[in-house]
Amino acid sequence: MKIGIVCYPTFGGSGVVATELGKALAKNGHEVHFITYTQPARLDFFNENIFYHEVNIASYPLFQYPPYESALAGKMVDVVKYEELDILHVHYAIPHATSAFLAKQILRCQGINIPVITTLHGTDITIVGKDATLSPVVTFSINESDGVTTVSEDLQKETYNAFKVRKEIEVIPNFVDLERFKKQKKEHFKRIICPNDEKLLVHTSNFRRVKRIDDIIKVFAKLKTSIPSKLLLVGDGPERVAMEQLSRDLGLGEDVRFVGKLDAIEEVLSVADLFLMPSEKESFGLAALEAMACEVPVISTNTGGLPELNVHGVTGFLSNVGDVADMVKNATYILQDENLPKFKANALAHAQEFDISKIVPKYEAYYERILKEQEVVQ
Ligand code: GMT
Repeated sequence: MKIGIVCYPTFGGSGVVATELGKALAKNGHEVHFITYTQPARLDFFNENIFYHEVNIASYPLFQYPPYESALAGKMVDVVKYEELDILHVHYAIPHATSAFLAKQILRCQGINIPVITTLHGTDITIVGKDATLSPVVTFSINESDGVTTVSEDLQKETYNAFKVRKEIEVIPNFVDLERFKKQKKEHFKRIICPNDEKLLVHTSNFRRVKRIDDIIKVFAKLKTSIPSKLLLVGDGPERVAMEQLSRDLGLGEDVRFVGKLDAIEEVLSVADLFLMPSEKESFGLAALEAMACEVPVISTNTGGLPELNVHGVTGFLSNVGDVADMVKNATYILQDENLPKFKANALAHAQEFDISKIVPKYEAYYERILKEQEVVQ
């Protein structure tokens, strides 16, 4: 198949899923064309089946806002037509599914039918989509897609509840490459971060408010009074400065490290004892899955799709959003030497359910199904 992939090419989960999916599809022999405004992170190598098309927008003084949606639609038309794509897979309703609709209509006028699949990742539905101005656009773009997938059952339910969606939505969860995300021998890292054999707690994210990093710092401040431990916060984003201040205010000093963005996150996860994800909303929780693949149990909230990933009392524990005391209690339990090995083994065993080799064929089968349905319609 010749597949076009459109995504936010950043470090965010949706971009990671889209890029890793494209790489896996290329490995399976498909020709994959990425259409984005900048080279996606994790796509910095040559592969004979992978092509990258950059969306450029000329900046005219007349425009207060550059017309990205139109430029993207134009690029989609060009790539679909000249690369003879079979299918377009867009990640995020806004603006990608909207631009795909426009591209599809333009191509239809030229006698070309391009099936469009939209994958909803969460923020596009749970936050952005509920904006009164954007909501009709999201609903329309979903309904006009030929196929729609969500990354969890919870997001599927939420999409049905929040929008007048006539489409049947397929659930295809996030996945992890277990060959990359596995526990590696990095004990020298551990000795640097935890010189006195402390327990290591880790969180990775884009430091948005929805991640509730203040809860992580509060959990850690309490936990460290009974369990010698260190906290490593990986990533960057709008909340970082405030969180650095909070950790100074709580007198946590050297016990908390903000390391910024890190590509080789699996190296840090290899020496972690516990992963924290106290999010307000989380449609799936890819970062937690990557931790579990490296044998790290998870303390998370019970919101969104997290209960589909983190099994309460097995791979970690779930708490209500903001229930710091419960998270401290659960973290203390997991970190006991007699409990930790079992939780680590369970985390890995459950992560194996989401191995890339199991999930990518679901996308391939879904593409085939949508293409067949289109043949019937034609
Ligand atoms: O979590 C983020 O802030 C990034 C966000 C995104 O839009 O890229 O991630 C979303 O998509 C990921 C991949 O499907 C999911 O694993 C994340 O749970 C989801 N984030 C939220 O729902 C907050």
